[in-house]
Amino acid sequence: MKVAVVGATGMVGQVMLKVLAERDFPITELIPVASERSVGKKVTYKDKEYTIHSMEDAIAAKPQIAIFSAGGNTSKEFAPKFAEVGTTVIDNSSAWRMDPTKKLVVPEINATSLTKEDKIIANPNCSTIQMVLAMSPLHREYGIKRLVISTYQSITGTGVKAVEQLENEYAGEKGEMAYPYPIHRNAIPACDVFEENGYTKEELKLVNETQKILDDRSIAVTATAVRIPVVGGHSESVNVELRAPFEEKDIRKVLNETSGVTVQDNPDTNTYPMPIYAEGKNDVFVGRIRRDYSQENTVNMWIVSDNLRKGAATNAVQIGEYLVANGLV
Ligand code: A2P
Ligand code: 11C
Repeated sequence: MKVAVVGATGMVGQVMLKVLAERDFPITELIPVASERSVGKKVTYKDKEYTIHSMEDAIAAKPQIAIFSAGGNTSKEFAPKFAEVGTTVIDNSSAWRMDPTKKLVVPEINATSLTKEDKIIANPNCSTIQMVLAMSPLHREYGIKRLVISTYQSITGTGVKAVEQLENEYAGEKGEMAYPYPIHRNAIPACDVFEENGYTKEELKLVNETQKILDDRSIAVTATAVRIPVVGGHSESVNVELRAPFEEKDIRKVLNETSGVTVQDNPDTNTYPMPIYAEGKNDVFVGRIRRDYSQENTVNMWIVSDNLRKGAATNAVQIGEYLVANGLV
């Protein structure tokens, strides 16, 4: 496979190269792409250096697959140009996710819907992916009526600038700000920009993308997304109201049997998921599973995953693996 990685120098792009190498994706020619200012620089893949190409050169090379992590505007402009030359684009941005003509894919849930005709495939938002991976089997078994989500999101979701802001603040140095406030020793209840209805875009992604991936508009979802000074992964407190009665042990069993989910849940041994332990892993970790006694058929849980991996790079590479395994590229 000739594979272009667009945004190869970025926070997600760098993890993308690592995940492609780890999973031994069948690459015969790698074409790393970044902005004009990076053309000619090098990135490393499997201990070898590769020169960064321009977007135009990458399109002219007609790769079979292009994995995009270079922001929404770049995807909007260039994904169709790759598609025109026959490339299948797997796009990490929010540009195409809610387009009714594009599929929004978490491979364990809905990859079987993909066909050769899908030339632009959307990768969901990080906080959505980790949540729906745990919700999908519960929806299948019991039906989900309503989700109340509070997120505790890693600064790596914002990009390199945010990591630099935290490092500068930690060292007591001045520098460029990714957020309008300090993030060191703080919690900022605003991820991405505000919409007119008072919710942030990140919160609305959790609503809209969840309904699209689980293919059920009747699921009620409400969310508060918060940025905290953490790297390693996003954490989410999720209150799940089911349509049918459940036993706690059965919820654990269903989650334990779900591919890509690891249950870490034992109050006796202080076992629960945490972002510093999720970092660098591809799984979604679920713990603190307990009945919500304030409401019928409702369960609380805590979901943690490396937002740069299953929330971005790993999910995109898994889509690529599905395409290759099923002869769709
Ligand atoms: P560059 O390093 O040249 O700026 P992050 O989200 O971590 O900030 O990374 C964004 C990624 O998207 C980087 O690899 C960046 O490249 C790349 N990028 C930004 N704008 C463009 C563009 N117009 N064309 C191609 N790549 C872009
Ligand atoms: C965050 N979820 O942590 C974002 C990062 O829509 O793909 C990814 C933004 C997106 O802020």
